[in-house]
Amino acid sequence: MESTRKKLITLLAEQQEQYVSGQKLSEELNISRAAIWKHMKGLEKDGYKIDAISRVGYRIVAFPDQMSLNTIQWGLNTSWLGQRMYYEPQLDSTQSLAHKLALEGAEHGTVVIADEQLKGRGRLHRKWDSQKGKGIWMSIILRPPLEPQRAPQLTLASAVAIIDMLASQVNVKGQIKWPNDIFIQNKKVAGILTEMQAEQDLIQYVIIGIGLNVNQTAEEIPEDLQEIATSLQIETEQTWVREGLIQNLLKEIESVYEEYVQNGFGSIKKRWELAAYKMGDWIKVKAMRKEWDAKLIGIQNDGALIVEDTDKARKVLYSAEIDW
Ligand code: BT5
Repeated sequence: MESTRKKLITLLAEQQEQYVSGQKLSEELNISRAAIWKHMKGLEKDGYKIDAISRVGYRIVAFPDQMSLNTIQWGLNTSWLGQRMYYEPQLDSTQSLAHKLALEGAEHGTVVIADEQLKGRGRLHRKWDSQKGKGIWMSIILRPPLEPQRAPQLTLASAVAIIDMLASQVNVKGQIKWPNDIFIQNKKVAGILTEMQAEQDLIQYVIIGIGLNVNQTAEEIPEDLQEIATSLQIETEQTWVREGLIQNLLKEIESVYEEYVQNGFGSIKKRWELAAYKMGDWIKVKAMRKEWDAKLIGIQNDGALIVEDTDKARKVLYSAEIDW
């Protein structure tokens, strides 16, 4: 159930340049003007800066620059994902804390979130820029009853959940660039890092790390990433309340995970292909010790990429460098 407070923040966040009248808020939220005033005081206490002009209305001038466990979990309507949650203003990497917790026995669905990461990481020890207060830096501990070779499917399923959240909450069309990037208009807005600990034929735990750029302005994107990275703020010209996005994202991930465990990868595969970046387009593949042109056809059930070469011969790629 969406809380009144969350709806109030959304209404104000949608129109940051304009004042929203107390009358309008009271009608939309179905509560009294006095109750609205009380909510405003509550928001100010939590770090929101509200500009109020009598007979004109209210406007959010600034959002709290730090989240809290309370504000993230308040309004979270998942059944298990994120019900156990760790929030830290600053961490080296949410992945590292998640690994430590998982090794200590943290339960399936435990979530770790940081407001800032000092050593945020991508694949192959690449860096992930994780500025304070600007994005969603989150790791999810899962204990799926699966064989280790199925772990890449969890990356693909998480990508589908991010796409659905972006469509329903932010009204933007994201695309999935295989295997783990989320793009908006040819720029990367999010990345997924899946790490796993396995014992013989069974996954012991998987950690899905998600980095999503939310409130960076174009100038705040580091210079070396300017050409390749974007944020929701840049794409929509609007500031977003990260808590609301996290709550919805966790709900989407929970639902896609349950569908995956119950019905297998089939239905998710279609959703993935519908959102795939450059589907049906020609790309340059660097694999099998040479570089060749290939057309993107889809993904296999195991998460591998299917392409077609210029002779229409199909090839399956598990890892390849691709010139998109
Ligand atoms: C990824 O790696 O895209 C996975 C990123 C996962 C980050 C999350 S945040 C929470 C959790 N804790 C962590 O420490 N990590 C996870 P990869 O495909 O290797 O992409 C890395 C590349 O993306 C870099 O080499 C840069 O080119 C680019 N990059 C770095 N920071 C970026 C950002 N904030 N936005 C867009 N691109 C970025």
